[in-house]
Amino acid sequence: PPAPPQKPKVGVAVFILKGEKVLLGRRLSSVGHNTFALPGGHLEFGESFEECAAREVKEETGLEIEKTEYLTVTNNVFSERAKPLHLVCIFIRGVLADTNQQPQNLEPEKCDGWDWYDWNDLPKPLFHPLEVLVQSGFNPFAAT
Ligand code: 8DG
Ligand code: MG
Ligand code: MG
Repeated sequence: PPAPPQKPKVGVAVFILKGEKVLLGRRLSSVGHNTFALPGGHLEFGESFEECAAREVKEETGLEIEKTEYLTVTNNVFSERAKPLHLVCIFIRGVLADTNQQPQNLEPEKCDGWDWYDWNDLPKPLFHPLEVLVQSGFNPFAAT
């Protein structure tokens, strides 16, 4: 039988702001393998963007976040892949509920580990959708 038509998916990626730093981890998943990305994942049926952000951050890092806010959205078509992918990514920001809490690498098959990086000295290479956003001049600290 023919393959079912592909559909866009909704991703939610989270800037956790701590001083001048954001939390990033090197991806081990096939999409964006070895690139630095924000914690995040796919929107589940019935979820708000903010709920998805808090859930994915908790699942992937153990961190509790608060003051979650919508920042922006990007449209990402990965057409050069064997299995093309179309992701609409919602970017959210939040802060730690407890500033002393440390991230844990709770999905070690998907991420090499989490660390805080200075916004003015981000690691390379960034995950492509994040790289495009940063190159556009977007600043999660300044956005309102
Ligand atoms: P799930 O099964 O837990 O729901 O998903 P996941 O395995 O955690 O998904 P993910 O790939 O981490 O995130 C979902 C999509 O969000 C990802 O394939 C593409 C999009 N996305 C971006 N930028 C970023 C980013 O900086 N970090 C993350 N995690 N996802 C991002 O466009
Ligand atoms: Mg996830
Ligand atoms: Mg994820």
